[in-house]
Amino acid sequence: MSGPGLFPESGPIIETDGRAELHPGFLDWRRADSLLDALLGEVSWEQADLVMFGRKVSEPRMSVWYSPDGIDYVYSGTRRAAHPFTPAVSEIHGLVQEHTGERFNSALVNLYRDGNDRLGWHSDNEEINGPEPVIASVSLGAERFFDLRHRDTGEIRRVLLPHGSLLVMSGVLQQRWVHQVPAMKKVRAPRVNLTFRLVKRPSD
Ligand SMILES: O=C(O)CCC(=O)C(=O)O
Ligand SMILES: [Mn+2]
Repeated sequence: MSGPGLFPESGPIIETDGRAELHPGFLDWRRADSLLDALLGEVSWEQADLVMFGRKVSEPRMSVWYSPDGIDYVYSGTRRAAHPFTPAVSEIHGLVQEHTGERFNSALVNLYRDGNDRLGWHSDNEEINGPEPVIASVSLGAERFFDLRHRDTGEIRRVLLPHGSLLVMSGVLQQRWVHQVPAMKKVRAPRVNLTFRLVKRPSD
C-alpha cells in the first residue's frame, strides 16, 4: 500500500460483509490506451432517463447495456435494451474472464464525459444480478474516485480507480454496502467503465 487505502497497489479494499479487490495493473497502459480509443470510437452511447420520486430525470453520464443473450436490464423504472458486444467490449470480456476465472455474459458500459458526470449511491442488487453477484469492473481513462459505504455502520472506503485497473466485487457486498462515483469538477478527460456481470432472465 502506498497510502491509507487510497492508492493501493493491489489487493483487497473490503473483506468484511462482502469483498472488493483492486487489480491496478490489469491492463498495461498501451493496451488500456488503445482499448479506450476503440471504445470511444465504436460504442453508440445512450442517454438513459430514470424515474425518481415520480419525475423523469436524465442520468448524468452516458451508458450502454451489452448482453449477447438478449437479456434486457431493468432498474429504477428504466429498461435498457440488450446489444451484442462490440469488438473492444468482447476483447476486454475475454481478458476479464481469463484473469478472474469467472464467467460473465453481460456488461453495463458507462461513459463519464468529464468530472461533472457521476453515479450516485446504489448497489447492484437487482434480481437479475442474483443474490451474491461477482461484478468485474474495468476502468479506462480519467482517474475517478470510487466510494463504498456500509449500509449499517456508515463506514466509507474511498479508492482512486486507475486507467487499466480491474475492481472485483463479490459475496454479499451488494447487500451490505452501497457504492458511488462522485463528481470531480476539475477532471476534464473522459472515463469509460465496464462492469461485467453474469445475469439470468428475471423470473417475472
Ligand atoms: O463507474 C464505476 O466505476 C462504477 C459503475 C457502477 O457502479 C455500475 O455501473 O453499476
Ligand atoms: Mn454499481
